[in-house]
Amino acid sequence: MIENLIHYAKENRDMIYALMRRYFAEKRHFLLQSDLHAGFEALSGERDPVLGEFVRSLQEGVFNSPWAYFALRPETAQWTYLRINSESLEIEEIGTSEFLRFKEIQIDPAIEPSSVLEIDFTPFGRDFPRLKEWRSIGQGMLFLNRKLASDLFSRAQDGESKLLEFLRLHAINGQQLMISEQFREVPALRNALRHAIVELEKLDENALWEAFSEKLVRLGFQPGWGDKAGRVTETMNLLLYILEAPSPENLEAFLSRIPMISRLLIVSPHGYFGQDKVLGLPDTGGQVVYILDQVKALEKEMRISLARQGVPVEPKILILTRLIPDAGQTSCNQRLEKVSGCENTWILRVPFRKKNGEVVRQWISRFEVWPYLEDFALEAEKEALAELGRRPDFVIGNYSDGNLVASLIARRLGVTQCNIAHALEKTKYLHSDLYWKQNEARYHFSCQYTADLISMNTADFIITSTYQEIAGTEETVGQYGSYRAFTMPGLYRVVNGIDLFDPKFNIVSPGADENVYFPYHEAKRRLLSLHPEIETLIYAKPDGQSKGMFEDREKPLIFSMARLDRIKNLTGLVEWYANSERLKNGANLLLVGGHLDPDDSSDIEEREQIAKMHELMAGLEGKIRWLGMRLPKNLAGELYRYVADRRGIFVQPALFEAFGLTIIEAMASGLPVFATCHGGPKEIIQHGESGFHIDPNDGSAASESIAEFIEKFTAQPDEWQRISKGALQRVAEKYTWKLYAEHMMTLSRIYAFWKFVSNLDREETSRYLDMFYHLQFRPLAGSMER
Ligand code: UDP
Ligand code: LCN
Repeated sequence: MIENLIHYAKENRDMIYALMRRYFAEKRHFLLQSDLHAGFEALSGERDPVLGEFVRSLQEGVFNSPWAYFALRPETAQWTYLRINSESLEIEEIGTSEFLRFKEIQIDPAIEPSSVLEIDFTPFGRDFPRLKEWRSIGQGMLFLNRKLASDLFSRAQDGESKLLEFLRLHAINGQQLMISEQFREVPALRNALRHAIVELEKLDENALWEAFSEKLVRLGFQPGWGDKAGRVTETMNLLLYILEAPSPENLEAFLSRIPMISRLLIVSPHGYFGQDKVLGLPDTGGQVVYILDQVKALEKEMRISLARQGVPVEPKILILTRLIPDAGQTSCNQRLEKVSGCENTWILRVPFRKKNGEVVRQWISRFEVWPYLEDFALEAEKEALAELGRRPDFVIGNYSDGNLVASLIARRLGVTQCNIAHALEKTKYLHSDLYWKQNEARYHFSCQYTADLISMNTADFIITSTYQEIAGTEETVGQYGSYRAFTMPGLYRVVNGIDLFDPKFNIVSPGADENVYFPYHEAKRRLLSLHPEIETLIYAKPDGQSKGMFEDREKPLIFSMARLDRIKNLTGLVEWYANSERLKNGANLLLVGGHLDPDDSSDIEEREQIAKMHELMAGLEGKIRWLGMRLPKNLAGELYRYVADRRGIFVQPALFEAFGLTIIEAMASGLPVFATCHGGPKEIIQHGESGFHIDPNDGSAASESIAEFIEKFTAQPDEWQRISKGALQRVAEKYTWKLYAEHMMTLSRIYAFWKFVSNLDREETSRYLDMFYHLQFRPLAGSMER
């Protein structure tokens, strides 16, 4: 593309000149994609396709006369950089580092670019297999499986003996599994397999392991092959096929039959992690819901597969979080809490400690947790080992803090690490890396982004909820994509922070608890006894937890529920509503989130949003109702359906939403949803089929499209039904916990095997990251208040 552009520029100097003039006329050092596109649109004259293609791929421009530097993304996850001299109109391709250096000196001309620390992971990935097609990003397991089956066994002996070693490694609670120590050579194993299969074929396929185990043990086999003769035969045949001619399908099927996972550690320190009265508290939202649903699905899946494998071991999951002595109405001051709906899953809470060892009593914002994490990890590791009775089989980190702790624990224990980001802050706040110094006192992004880089590079595999979370869309950069190249001027510059083509990335989307969020028309399952309470919440006279009263109860409801964070933009929705006569005439606005009294909140952003909400509501009497409270799960579930009964809609107006569980909850209830086009909802909803996208930066367009839909379905009720059905179908097909658990368990087995056979502990990367941790993270975290 750059050659085409250079050629074009020689023939069409005036167009390039005019475009540069337009950009420089903005008199800003930094222009965003939207500004760059608008500048082009404003040009008069004929628009050449070459120039059009160039402008379309522009992501960012940096200007300081006479130079204009550009970052281009011609295809998803493909980047190039160039600079144009606005006087000579010469165009030159440049490297990532040069582009970032130019950005830095616009922020601080005193920075000496060559003295800045540059982080680059490229050399570590050189010998590592990576995907080639951007469309395959996020399907790492498929790729690895194919790779393993072909490469590993192409040097047949090598692969076979690794597999033998791997099988010999399995033991649970001192009981050897799969094969005994006696097998040193693959031919001996093959031979024994053949003999065993002959014996097994003489039996009824439903004969239990105990009935024939003696014979198999004599041949050198141990439990783990299956609970019944039929299953044991299948598993043994699978292994014989693999030793004969391995295929990715056989390998996956065989690995999924090995009892590898019975102990899990899930780390999620920040916020209030509890089962009751916590949702909606600061820093406490979807991540908690996600984990509590995830453990139910995983425990069930583990139990089923251990039983099928014939291993009578009770699975155990620990959710490791922070103990908060001053926990208000929550249970976050309890050390150990059983998770309801599970048989052997527990929340283990460990406190944060001050430098002198004293326990920190109160909640701490997720932006302030960094100095506590190292000691937390050490103490938590000891407690978790004691509770689990041994090392976990793998560790799952959640969000930046949990992922960092997971990487510290996984490294020390030598176990597989999985990361789940939930929401990386970087794409939520514009230029938060570039202006990190200005944001430091409030947000400490320097610590957070350093922690993110460390944990995403130490993780064996990463789970994301959507594709765009990794690689973005045609127009937008993905959350992980934003860590590829960036700079925090004066701190360090990242030239290659994460490889999006790394097979460690896998998309595994969460679901919505089907017992709580189900279609409004499933009458038999409905909790109608909650309706009087719901009606009091929506229509009764305001009290200490509710504000505003509807004058016309017959209007459809526009419903929204979120934590009262700035990014969630509930106040933005109120502003749109206030400014739209069509919306005010057509519907009532019902909001759930935060508190009515700012003094009830210890979170700065929440307090600001509360104040703003009161101001905005002043002119909206009779049309808006705000519930400043946390609703129990079943009540929230029934509320979605109550709104659907009355042909309401759900609106999610966030400035950015990483995934958005409320969106799938509302859809699973059959509510038409209007959700932000920035982030996960863009992928969850198919616009016009299973809901609608709105742009939170264009409130009047958002209001118009919501109003249009309300007017349309008021006249033609089928339109509401059409979208409602589309939403239900979408969730049933793509967003369920059952699918999640199956996928997740397969992934953890494949990555554990991969880690073992390829000897790729990424030791070099680990060493580099250790240095990064000690030389960057620790001093940054150490300088924060503790
Ligand atoms: N939620 C709630 N009460 C509230 C706000 C949120 O029960 O006042 C629940 C909501 O039902 C959803 C979760 O908290 O399950 C929010 O998850 P989401 O992914 O939408 O956003 P997050 O808060 O994680 O950014
Ligand atoms: C955090 C968020 O901000 C949401 O977008 C996600 O849905 C939630 O975590 C669960 O992953």
